[in-house]
Amino acid sequence: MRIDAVTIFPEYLDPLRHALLGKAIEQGILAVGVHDLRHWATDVHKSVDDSPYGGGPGMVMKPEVWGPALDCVAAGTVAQNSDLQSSLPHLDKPRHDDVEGVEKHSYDGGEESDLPLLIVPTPAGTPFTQTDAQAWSNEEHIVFACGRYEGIDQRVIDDAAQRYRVREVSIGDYVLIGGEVAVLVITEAIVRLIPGVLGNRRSHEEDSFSDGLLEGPSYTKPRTWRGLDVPEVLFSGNHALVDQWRREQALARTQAVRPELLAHADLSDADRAFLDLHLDEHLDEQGE
Ligand code: 6GU
Repeated sequence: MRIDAVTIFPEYLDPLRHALLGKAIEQGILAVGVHDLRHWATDVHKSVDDSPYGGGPGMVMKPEVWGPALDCVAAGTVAQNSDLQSSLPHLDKPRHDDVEGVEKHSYDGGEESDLPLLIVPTPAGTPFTQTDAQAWSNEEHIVFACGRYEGIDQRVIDDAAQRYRVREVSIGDYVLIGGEVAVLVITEAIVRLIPGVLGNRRSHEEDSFSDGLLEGPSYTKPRTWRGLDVPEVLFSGNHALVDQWRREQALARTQAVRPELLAHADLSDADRAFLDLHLDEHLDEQGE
């Protein structure tokens, strides 16, 4: 996979070189280019924004700068080499999430296309989800356009939509200063799903959201810590019992924290019976 990002703050995207993403770059699974939008500015001041038509606060990013920038990056014809190098040699270091003999597999749902996928992070976009991350983990080439200030002139997005596949996405219901942090978030969610990056297949099939539920709690040694005990069932050696307990913890946490997720979760009759019982107990505790 190749990922390019266009931004006025290239150093803000430096974390893409580290840890798991740096490892993917070293392994040749991932190439990342970060490009300074000002490279495509045409005036002496290298300006990339201007005041909004119709008045109002803030500045809007200029179409004559963004248009050529996206054309160039999407076509892979950038003059200067702006590919990131991994920050650290990782290849000789085994990681906790490397598991021998785990088969590589990719997710369904990628839209087969030669056109790059252009992702425009914006609080006005559709919510970014794990389903998007899975679909986009099959892409050949993703280009991110990071807007700042009051956004990018809408014609840049409308024009790009005629040539690329464009997605305007939000990472949550709050406002950030610009799209850079959203690029870090979305890239990490996508790249960890590329076969061979995380190594351990089970570790993402049990992720929160993969089955529509939040993950329950995890424990390691010591068995007692600051007077708190690890739940007894985890020492039973009974895998079926442990699996059932984990499922119930996931159901209970989802019901308590994100009950709206249950409507779309894949639930068995046993799950539903547990939730009914758990809800009753919950209400009893509240004296209702
Ligand atoms: Cl993707 N961008 C910005 N600027 N703010 C956001 C966002 C994205 N998602 C939530 N808030």
